[in-house]
Amino acid sequence: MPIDRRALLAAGALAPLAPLTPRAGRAAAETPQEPADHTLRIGTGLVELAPGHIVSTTLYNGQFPGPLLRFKEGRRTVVDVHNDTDTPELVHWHGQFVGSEVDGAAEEGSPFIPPHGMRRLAFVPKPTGFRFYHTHVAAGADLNRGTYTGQAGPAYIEPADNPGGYDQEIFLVLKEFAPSFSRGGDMAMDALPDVPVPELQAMGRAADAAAKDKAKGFEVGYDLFAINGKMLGHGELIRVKPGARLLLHVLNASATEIRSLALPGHAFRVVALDGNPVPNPADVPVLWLGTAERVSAEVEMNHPGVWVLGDLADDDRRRGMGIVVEYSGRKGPPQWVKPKPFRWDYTRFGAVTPPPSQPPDETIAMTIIKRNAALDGFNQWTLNGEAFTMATMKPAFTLHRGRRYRLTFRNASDDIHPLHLHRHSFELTRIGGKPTAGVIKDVVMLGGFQELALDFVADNPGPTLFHCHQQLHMDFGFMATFDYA
Ligand SMILES: [Cu+2]
Repeated sequence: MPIDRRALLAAGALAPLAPLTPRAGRAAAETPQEPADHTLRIGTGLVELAPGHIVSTTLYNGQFPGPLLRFKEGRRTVVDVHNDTDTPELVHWHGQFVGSEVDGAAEEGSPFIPPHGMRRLAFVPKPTGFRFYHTHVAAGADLNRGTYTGQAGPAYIEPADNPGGYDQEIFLVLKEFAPSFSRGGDMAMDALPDVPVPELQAMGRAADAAAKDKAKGFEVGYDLFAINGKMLGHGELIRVKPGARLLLHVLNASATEIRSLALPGHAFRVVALDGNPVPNPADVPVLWLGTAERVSAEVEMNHPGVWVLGDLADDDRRRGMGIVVEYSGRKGPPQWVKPKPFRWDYTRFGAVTPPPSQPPDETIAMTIIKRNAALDGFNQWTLNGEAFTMATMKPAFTLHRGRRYRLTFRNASDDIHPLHLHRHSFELTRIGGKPTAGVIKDVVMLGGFQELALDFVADNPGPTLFHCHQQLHMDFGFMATFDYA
């Protein structure tokens, strides 16, 4: 059944929609009596980050993070989403291979959940692993919209067979609160290997020189920081026994920021990125996560004490970005030890000897340029010279089902961009000048003045959105659509 974007929008958001997945029961989805497997209510509520630090924001089910949704691989699920706010909303099933009509992106034709209305979603969760869900509305200059709110929650798709070689499985959602605009940002420039391409630096300088407004555009900063909605020292402790094996599922639910985590005296064995097992699980002292990235890491608890599992940025950690880890029998104030600088290199987790890269059927190149403060004081972002708008729905690219595509990116800006492709996963093939293979993701950080290549197979027909996951970047031009021929 072909789905037409305009027809979908015209049909109204209240109509229950069956997924396109052929094996899913369409009739069942249209039976209102069928109980939902999960219910999400979008509404304004309070989050007590710490005594004296209570914020009002939009939440799922009145809590932050939203409830952990556990799905079963291959088993169709029904989710009722109620919108108790005065504005249209969208729930995006980040990292899942769902149909465009339930994916939760207006640019793909997903209907909005109307104010004070509801929408029933039905889909077959896949692929297995750590996913998440979040709002996908544009925020623009409104810091009470989009991912600046508390609309984010973890999702886990259980494999049919889960060996579970760990003692405790812990989900950690990193998130800032109380956003405000400022001139100039404080992006973590030490997150990625520093291998700028001189030609891209020259392009960046030329773009700066051509800008009418010589000032840089607005950036967003935050007053309060939290893990699982609690500032450091105010949430539940992670209580462990010596010798225990923890499996941490870490989600960076920030609207705009790159986050880091370290646990003094312990190593993280990274086993999965964005929920997908990596070919080469490797030990690292620090985790770095771009906006919307996930890391699953095992930690062997072999260094008894009371520790801060926290962000490397001192200001952010002091204002809440951390959680206390306490060994049994140990007491006292939690200790923090600043780790040595450590840069995040995705190729570390790739196949040790990358196989010769399978040539793609087609390559699509994108060059990213920033126009300083070009849109009412906000930076405008262009892909191949074009900034995306809903009016033009461009840049747009056409995919042919079954073909393997390579996207090559050239970043002529100093910002790091967490690039995100909807409804498909991709394989990193080249990053920071290094070839790699086997790392499967749905978000990847592209370094300032750097290049990156990723491959994906066009195997999920329907309008598909690509964008930078930094909310300011996506709202001000950094988006493109792919559609199937
Ligand atoms: Cu970006």
